[in-house]
Amino acid sequence: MKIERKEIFNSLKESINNYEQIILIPHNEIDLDALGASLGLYMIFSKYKKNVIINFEENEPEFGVSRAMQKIKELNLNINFSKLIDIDTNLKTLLILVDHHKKDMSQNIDIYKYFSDIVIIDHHIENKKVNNVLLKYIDEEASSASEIIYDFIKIENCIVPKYILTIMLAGITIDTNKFTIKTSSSTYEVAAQLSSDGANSKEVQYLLKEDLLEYISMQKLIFKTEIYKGEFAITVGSQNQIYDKEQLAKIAGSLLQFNGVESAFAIGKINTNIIGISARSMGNIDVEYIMKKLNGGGHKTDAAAQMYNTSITNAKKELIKIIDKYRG
Ligand SMILES: [Mn+2]
Repeated sequence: MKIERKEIFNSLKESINNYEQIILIPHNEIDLDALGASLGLYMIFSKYKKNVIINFEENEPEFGVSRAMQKIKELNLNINFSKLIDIDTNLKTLLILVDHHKKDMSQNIDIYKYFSDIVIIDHHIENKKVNNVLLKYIDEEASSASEIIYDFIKIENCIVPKYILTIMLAGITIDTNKFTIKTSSSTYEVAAQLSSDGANSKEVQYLLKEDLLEYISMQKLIFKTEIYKGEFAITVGSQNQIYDKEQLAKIAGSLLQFNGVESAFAIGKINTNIIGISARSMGNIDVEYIMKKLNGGGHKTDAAAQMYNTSITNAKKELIKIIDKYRG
């Protein structure tokens, strides 16, 4: 475990003293990592005689989250999931952003009209520095928010229901693309401990089941991939299909598994007039540099860009121009 985590957790515990209510906020389009990490924190704080809430606004979350929510109900785990309209805004409240650090990615951005004391716990790359928060812990090396929160659970010696441990293990599995990316020795350690504490790997497999049609549409893009200059995998979506950014990211990520591929780019419409490009790299090619040339950004191994009012074919041409310059 990282030493800093103990200090962070202690200051977090100190800061909750001043509040009557703690609201855990997963990011919008909630996934199993945001859910698992929020639930882990919920279990920790529920001992402290505070009003603890997970802000949850979504009516149709993705399959794994829906299944997890259903099971939580069946198991009577008594978790307070609430929409903002049902939250008491007169209590002295601390907001904890989980698995994200930008307010506009929260479940309900109106929550910031009522409360202003904020803590952030995240593992995503911080592009724009977030200031004016009580406490911020962004560990960009951590595989997932669940990996961080599991350490907090251990420090606190908190007993967590097995099903919640299962959701946390599913969160780690998803964020690491099944332990292929962002996986460090501590990721494996946490996964091993979660499983010896009772996380159920069969249930993880259920939570991770994919939608067949979505899988087919992703495979279509993988099928169309071209390898440019021997190491740049590029794939282009169809003109009349809209993809989610997450889908493009997933496709780019999975292209890295193939021989010779050092970087991968998935291009597709994410809106009627916006083209998204998601870029991933093994580390030898700086995709942040390449995406920046298209007014995007990110990280050396993980970046993206958006292009407005252009065609997919043009977007690809632009990308190739930049790759040609990059390779010289
Ligand atoms: Mn995450």
